[in-house]
Amino acid sequence: ATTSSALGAESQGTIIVEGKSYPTDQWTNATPSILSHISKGLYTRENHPLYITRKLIESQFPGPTYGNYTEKNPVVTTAQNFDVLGFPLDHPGRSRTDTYYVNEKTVLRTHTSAHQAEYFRRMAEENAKEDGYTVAADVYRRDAIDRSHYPVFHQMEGARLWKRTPGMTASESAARILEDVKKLPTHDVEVEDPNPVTHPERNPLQADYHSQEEVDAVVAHLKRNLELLVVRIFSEASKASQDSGSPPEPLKIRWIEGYFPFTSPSYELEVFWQGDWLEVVGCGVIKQELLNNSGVPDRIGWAFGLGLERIAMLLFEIPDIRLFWSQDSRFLSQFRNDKIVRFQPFSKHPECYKDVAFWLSSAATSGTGASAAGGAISFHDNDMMEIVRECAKDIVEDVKLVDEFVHPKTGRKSLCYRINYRSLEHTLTNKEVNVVHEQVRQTLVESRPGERTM
Ligand code: FA5
Ligand code: MG
Repeated sequence: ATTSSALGAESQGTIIVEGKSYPTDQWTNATPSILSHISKGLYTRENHPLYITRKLIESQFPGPTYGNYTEKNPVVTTAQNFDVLGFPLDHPGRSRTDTYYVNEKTVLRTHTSAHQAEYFRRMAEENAKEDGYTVAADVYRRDAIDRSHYPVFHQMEGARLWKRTPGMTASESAARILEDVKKLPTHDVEVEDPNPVTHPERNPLQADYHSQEEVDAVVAHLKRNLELLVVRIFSEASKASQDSGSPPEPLKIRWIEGYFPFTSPSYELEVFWQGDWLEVVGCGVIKQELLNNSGVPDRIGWAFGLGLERIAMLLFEIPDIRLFWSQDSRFLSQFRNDKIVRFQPFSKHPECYKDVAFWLSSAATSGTGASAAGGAISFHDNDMMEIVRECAKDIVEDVKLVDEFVHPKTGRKSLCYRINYRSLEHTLTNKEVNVVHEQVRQTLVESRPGERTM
């Protein structure tokens, strides 16, 4: 039996999303509470911090060069989300432990890159005028529970292409891109590692299609744009913190090598924030096969993808990612589209820790070792997260594995998770927490952890 009755997503063998019905199968793992987030469209609500953040980023990528778009429906095919982008079949991102499947061939997009090929195809049309775009959308990932992770978050993707006309040499193409780099503003923020080494095993030069000179020009344009974006965001953020009386933190940024199946070379931009390096954007030179397969074989260009919540948390100093979903007017009334203001936290309600321990069936493996997509029997951390999400909704702040024990005789394994309950909006009563915690325990028992993939 593979129906997730405990998680309740697959009543009658169909799921309805945005008015469309999809047959379910043994891949289905999208839960009712996840599906309930679709169509909330936080990034389209004026005066919502995600909307303000989106508009600020869009203003860095203006027309007529860039078009600014949104994609409402998160249901995409596995081809769009993975295959077209060159994800290998054994890529962990494809696993049911990491991705919400509607059914075997259909997922809730895990990133805005699922739309890249369509946008490139649009740019190939005869009357297309734009050479680039941004697209904002909600994305879905099975993931840890803590103050910076939520299974629904928002991404913004951007891309810029240059046409190589017939007969144009690689150096002419590079020179023309460098012309565009020269037109960009400069900034005076120190970049700690402006040119990290990229490794040919992971990030080879696409030598069949690109010269080093051209790649250097595209990368220079990409990096400058993203540095300018972060500089802009931080100048807005430090204005807001000065207005609220606290001294601004000096901005420190650095580039590191990244890896994505659809770009080479690839990079990530990190910002030093509250004592640590925080990854804010992944990017790179678009793989030429992807452009060739999307109707634009005559172009070269870059793409990036960033997390809107991550940027908004920096911009407004929002301490918990759940707040973005809050309907509480004490939260919503603080934001206005015409000004970036520091978020004033309302009083924090007390937390309540509870542990839950359970045995896995003897065959099970657990922890970080993700099972093959749809395959081996296992219990994954994310299965636990999902159960807690379904039962506790937004009154859970974080969940951690605190103990693992293997019985010396039977070899059976037990796990102990600590659940930190806390509401952002009211003080939880003991009674309320006990009811939810009991529900978590019941659901765990019913799901027979480790006996089958959830
Ligand atoms: C991607 O999703 C790629 N599609 C990005 C990309 C686009 C690369 C185009 C190259 C070209 P990644 O999984 O690293 O990559 O996520 C991109 C950004 O989304 C991260 O830098 C981070 O800002 C944000 N992000 C990722 N996971 C989370 C999360 N669980 N919660 C909040 N933000 C997240
Ligand atoms: Mg990343």
